[in-house]
Amino acid sequence: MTAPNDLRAFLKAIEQSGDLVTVNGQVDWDEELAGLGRLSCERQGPAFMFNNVKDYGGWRVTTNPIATWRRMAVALGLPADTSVRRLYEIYAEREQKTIPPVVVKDAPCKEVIIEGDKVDLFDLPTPMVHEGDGGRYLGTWDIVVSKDHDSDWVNWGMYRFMVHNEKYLTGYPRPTSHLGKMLLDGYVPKGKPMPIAIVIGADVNSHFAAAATFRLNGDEAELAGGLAGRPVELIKCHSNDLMVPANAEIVIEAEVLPDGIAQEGPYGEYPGYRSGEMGDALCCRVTAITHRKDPILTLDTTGFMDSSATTTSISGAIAIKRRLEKHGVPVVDVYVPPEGGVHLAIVSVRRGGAAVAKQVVEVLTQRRALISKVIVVDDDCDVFNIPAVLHAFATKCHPERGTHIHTYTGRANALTPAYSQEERAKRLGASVAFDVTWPPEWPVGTTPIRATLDQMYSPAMQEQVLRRWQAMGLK
Ligand SMILES: Cc1cc2nc3c(=O)[nH]c(=O)nc-3n(C[C@H](O)[C@H](O)[C@H](O)COP(=O)(O)O)c2cc1C
Ligand SMILES: [Mn+2]
Repeated sequence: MTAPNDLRAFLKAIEQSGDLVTVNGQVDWDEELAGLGRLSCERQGPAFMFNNVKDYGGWRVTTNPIATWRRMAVALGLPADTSVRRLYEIYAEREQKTIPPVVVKDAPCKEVIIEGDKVDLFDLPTPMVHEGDGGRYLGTWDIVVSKDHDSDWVNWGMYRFMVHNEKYLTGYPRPTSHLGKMLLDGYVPKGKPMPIAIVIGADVNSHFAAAATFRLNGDEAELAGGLAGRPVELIKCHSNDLMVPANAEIVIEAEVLPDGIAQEGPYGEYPGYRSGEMGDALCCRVTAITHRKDPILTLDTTGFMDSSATTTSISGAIAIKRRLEKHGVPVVDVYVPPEGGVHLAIVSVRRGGAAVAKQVVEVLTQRRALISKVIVVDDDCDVFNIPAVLHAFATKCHPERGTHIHTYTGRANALTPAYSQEERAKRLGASVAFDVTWPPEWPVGTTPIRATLDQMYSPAMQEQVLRRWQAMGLK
């Protein structure tokens, strides 16, 4: 199997694996469509293809392309039932084998070109995602392309935008995001507008790369190529010099104003809550919209078990593992469970104890502190096996000696629901490591033995039990 080479090929592939439902009956862009996508995330249901969106004949909308492990497996060209552990391994391998993009001259994303006075964002079937959102959100599953002011570094990130009026969008790339950094360090001090391209409906691996936790100065187009196992084709924008995936359904070309601010939010966020208020955000003017005929708009119905639950789970966990290795932590596996809203990481280590747990939480909060809880387990606990992790946590973590809290100022995650509005404003926060390992200093022979077949019985008895088990036809 190979990775599908555009969104339409991917939709066919997930239809075949039973992970897409096509809806031909009319659906309202105002909450109803996203509500269905939301419920599907919560029930680990299918992606939807809405062929008939109220007020928007000729447009189609699809929700949460890779918000489940099954759909992520198909995106990577693997069988839908590939295990999460295997998906992690494959991501880690392919991330190391990046493939540079190629440039093409002609592409379907230019079939329709709208520019100047003709631009009207309300021509797009932008959904009202949640009740209580500040407006209609575009590009909740996008690729935002931008170029550094002073170097050749081109960044892809996934950042949401709210429709402000016919020609303006407001956006929320966090100040710590790469786009935020490019804007604040490069363009704002010089008073220059920053060109961007908001790409919608490209091949899923390109979106996966944009959403991925990836190194500063890294080229996500190369990462996307590595994930798909083939180069991404890029084409130049119509109204600026940025390069975008040629297979995109829709490209919104814009410039971020260096001195303009507009209101944005609130929005139902990835941790699974709406908890902020409308606030100042960057503002951009749309210079052109290009799209395919019969275009498909994609979106993430953000909240519990959304698309970040898979994309950030996998890329974030691999990034955490690499950082811990770099700092000499005897790490074996890292899992960021989708149910944890990217706030929880489970780390297994070859040798545990208080010093290791403390080091883990310090390393993970040095720069950006997205994770606020880390469970550190011994390596006989499978980090992907949540019942096993819960059992270990409940029994092995000393309520007092096993809790290592690390506080910081200026880099806390402003979207952590547990923080007060004041803590958010000051970026004041804390992370905790729960030490769920046996203290290495306990005398040999005093460490409790787990009462499971694999630990409390001799290898010979285990084998005998397993033989009898199989002979009874049990699985
Ligand atoms: C569906 C989805 C929506 C996202 N929306 C935003 C957003 O609005 N602002 C933001 O800063 N990060 C957002 N993220 C997270 C970033 O895409 C992620 O941190 C990515 O690594 C950013 O790229 P960067 O490291 O180049 O900044 C979103 C992620 C996903 C999966
Ligand atoms: Mn980046």
